[in-house]
Amino acid sequence: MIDRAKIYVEGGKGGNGSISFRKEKYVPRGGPDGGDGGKGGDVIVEVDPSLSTLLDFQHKRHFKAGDGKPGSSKNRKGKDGEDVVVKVPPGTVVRDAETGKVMADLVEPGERFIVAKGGRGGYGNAHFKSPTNQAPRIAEKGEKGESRWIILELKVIADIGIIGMPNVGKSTLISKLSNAKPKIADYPFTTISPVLGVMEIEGGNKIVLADIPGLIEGAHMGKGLGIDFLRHIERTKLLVHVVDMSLPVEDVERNFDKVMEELKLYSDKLLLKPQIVVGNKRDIVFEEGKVESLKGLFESKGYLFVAVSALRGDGLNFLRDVLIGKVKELPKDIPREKVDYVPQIRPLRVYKEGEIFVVEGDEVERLVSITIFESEEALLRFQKEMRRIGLEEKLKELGIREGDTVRIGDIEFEYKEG
Ligand SMILES: Nc1nc2c(ncn2[C@@H]2O[C@H](COP(=O)(O)OP(=O)(O)OP(=O)(O)O)[C@@H](O)[C@H]2O)c(=O)[nH]1
Ligand SMILES: [Mg+2]
Repeated sequence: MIDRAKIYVEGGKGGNGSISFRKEKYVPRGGPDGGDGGKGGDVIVEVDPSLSTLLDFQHKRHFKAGDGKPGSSKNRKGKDGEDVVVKVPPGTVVRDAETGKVMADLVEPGERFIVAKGGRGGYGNAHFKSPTNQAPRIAEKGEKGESRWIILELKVIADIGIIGMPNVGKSTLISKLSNAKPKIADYPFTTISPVLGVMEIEGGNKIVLADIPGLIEGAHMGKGLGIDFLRHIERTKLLVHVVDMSLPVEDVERNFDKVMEELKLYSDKLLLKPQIVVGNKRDIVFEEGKVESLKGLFESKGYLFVAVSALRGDGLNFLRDVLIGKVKELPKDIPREKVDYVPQIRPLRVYKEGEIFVVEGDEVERLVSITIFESEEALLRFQKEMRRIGLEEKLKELGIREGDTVRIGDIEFEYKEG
């Protein structure tokens, strides 16, 4: 499927902080001058109006931003990692794959959203200088970048959605009303993904039309080409429902009702959208009075009815004027998905696994990942932080004793009373 994609995004790791001391003549160890590591790059999703599908993601599914460079002596900060920009078409909804919650709905050209933040660069030892510690031998490692699977889902943004049963002439119609060049053929389901077309109107304005693949009974349940296409209708302002007038009148009506039923089963909201009915293939309607009776039928249902021949062009100028008039009446703003994603922070949790005390939680794991345990000063700072977040207490509650093993992330420690 090309209008939905699942991709993995990972921010760059922050660069490590540096431990360094100024080299001064006759001074064995000058002041600390180890610079901070650079920040890891972000992965950013950005709207590119020249795109209209998520096709690119069929082949590329992993996006990782660049790592930050380490800091160095003379207070030199490491270079920040390169961002990675993932281009998507307008109308792309970004979801967290794990929870399905909406992180962003990107509509305007150039609109962007950070889907995976790069890690912070570690502090160099210059950062730890204090009145009581003039020569700190401590620095931090860079933080890991955020990572997650996300789902990109295209909900096209068009003023008008052209809907109807397969083979009624929807693609032919959009090809005559706009610059779109869809595939047209005499068999059902020729169109397999939405096609956008732009209709230029006076004053430099334009109306965007979307040719929606043919709907059949059960589309809302994923039958045929399925429900995926119904979501493209959600953001259109006006529906143009095309019917094939060359079929017997009862079939025209039954087909119309089937499409309406599908819309309703997908969402009641779709039925509330303003809709006009276009009777197509007028050129091959030979029965006397048939066009008029179809017009009467749809008008009695409350719809404006326009008869055309998309193939030959009859009635299209009139239809164009009707569409322009209707779209002008409708509100300009584009409905957006509500953002309901909230970042989950895993709280501190301690439990026993056999003889081992296992510690979990985002903050504690972050502290482990940035600490350079070989340095005694760093170790002292780490122990202080552990007391601050309440780990010491929790371990004691579970009955920890000197010499027991504590595992945090992938590192094991021997517990010392402190
Ligand atoms: N005679 C006649 N044939 C038409 C007219 N409009 C379309 N057709 C023909 O009907 C067939 C289907 O046209 P399409 O435009 O592909 O129909 P569609 O509704 O997009 O079909 P799907 O994409 O399969 O849902 C083609 O053979 C067209 O040439 C018309 O006004 N008159
Ligand atoms: Mg088509």
